Amino acid sequence: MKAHDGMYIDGAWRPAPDRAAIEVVNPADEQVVATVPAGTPEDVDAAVRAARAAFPGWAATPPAERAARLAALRDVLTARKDEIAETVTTELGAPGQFAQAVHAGLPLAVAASYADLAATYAFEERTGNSTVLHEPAGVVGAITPWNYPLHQIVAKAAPALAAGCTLVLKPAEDTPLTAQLFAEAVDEAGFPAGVFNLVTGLGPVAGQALAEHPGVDLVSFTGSTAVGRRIGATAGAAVKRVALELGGKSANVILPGADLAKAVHVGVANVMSNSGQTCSAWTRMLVHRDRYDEAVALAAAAAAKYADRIGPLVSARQRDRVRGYIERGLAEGARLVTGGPEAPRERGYYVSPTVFADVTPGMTIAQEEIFGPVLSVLRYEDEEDALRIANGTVYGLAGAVWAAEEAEAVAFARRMDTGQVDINGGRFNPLAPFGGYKQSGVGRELGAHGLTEYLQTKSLQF
Ligand code: TXE
Repeated sequence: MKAHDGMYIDGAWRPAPDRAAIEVVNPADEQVVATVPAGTPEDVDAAVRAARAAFPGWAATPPAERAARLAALRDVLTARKDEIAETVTTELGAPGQFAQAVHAGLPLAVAASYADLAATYAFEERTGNSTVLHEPAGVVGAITPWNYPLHQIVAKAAPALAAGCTLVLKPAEDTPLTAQLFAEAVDEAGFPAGVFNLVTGLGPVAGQALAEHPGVDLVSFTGSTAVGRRIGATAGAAVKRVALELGGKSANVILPGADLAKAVHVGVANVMSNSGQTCSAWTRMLVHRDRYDEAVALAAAAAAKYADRIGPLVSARQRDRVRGYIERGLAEGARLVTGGPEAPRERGYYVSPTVFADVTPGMTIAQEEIFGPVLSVLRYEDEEDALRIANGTVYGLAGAVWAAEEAEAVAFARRMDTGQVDINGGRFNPLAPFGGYKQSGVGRELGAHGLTEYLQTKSLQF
């Protein structure tokens, strides 16, 4: 697959011939498909300087013009939709249809929403005898993961650009080709040089250099809680703004009167989607004891249907990590009802769709983020017990509640310590804020809330 042997800095691809190579592997067949350069702290510095130099001009660009550029970006991404899907399939292993609908489709919706918001957002407002100005936060350092390669980039870059910020992106080392494609799209859309810059590289080298760079005003990170904690500490020490979107262990709460078959079916689909590599996945299914056995049987049957169509995990490392969790579940006494740790295919980083029953809230598989196609089904006694279990992890990113009456589900959702809850199924809304309670993170992405992350507030008194 075609890859740039350089960094996109100050509006041009700068060759980086002497850098170490990062191999991009197709996780479906374990073949190396391309290499990209591993950026150095010097590359990061050059990119941050470009972003700093471009900041005053972009910040002063009228919102309508910023909106026009974002609309152009949306159009370029739309025109290149098939290529985006193919690239994500190659470096993440996502099956074709899912790559088209979600990996390529979702970022288009998000880019479109920020083209609209840039044009309509009230960057100035009056309160009493004051005018309040919502100004861009400055130069953004964006560090993104591999699980939704383009969505994670667009969810940071689009609001940052709409706000008038300039940015440097350090994408995940597993999926740099999608990031290069995005940089090409930004270039084609006609953004001024230096407004968006890309440095590919390793997390502890390029990522860390970006997070620590004094020329960066705001760090926006999505990834593991361990790295997020570190980035938060670095930003705190520098009194620098930070947005963290971290892990999850979301609960799918099926209240007694709910449509059980539907709730289980949708719940299993949610966990298996993207091979379980979704931070908001509903990885804990909570079922009342009277309907528990029925739910487990339904979940096992539903999960087994994914065996032939599920994609691989992104890397051998992630596959081994997920298998380790499955083995841990067995060792701690959970009952395996489908799937397991054995490799389902000879090649590729595949893990079988796996369902555990008799999972108790304290087990490792009920507490830690697995990031693979593994569902734990837990039993509850009554609603209070369900709430205790649902809220009983360090995370609080997403969740679901199913009930006979919508009002009953909403009442339960209000008591959940989590940032987003789907009521009786729900539907994705690109304008709804997304982000975590507790250790799932700091800040919100998407919609107007996502835009405000990249703004700072000034008041003028008259
Ligand atoms: O994440 P990392 P990994 C969770 C999920 C997964 C686990 C490990 O549970 O199994 O994390 O995944 C960059 N300074 N999530 O190892 O390392 C790195 O290069 C600065 C949840 O892939 O956190 C990449 O660009 N940056 C999640 C990004 O951080 C550093 C999505 C994420 O990688 C760095 C992905 C450092 N010291 C994983 N070290 C979600 N919330 O959606 C690494 N990076």
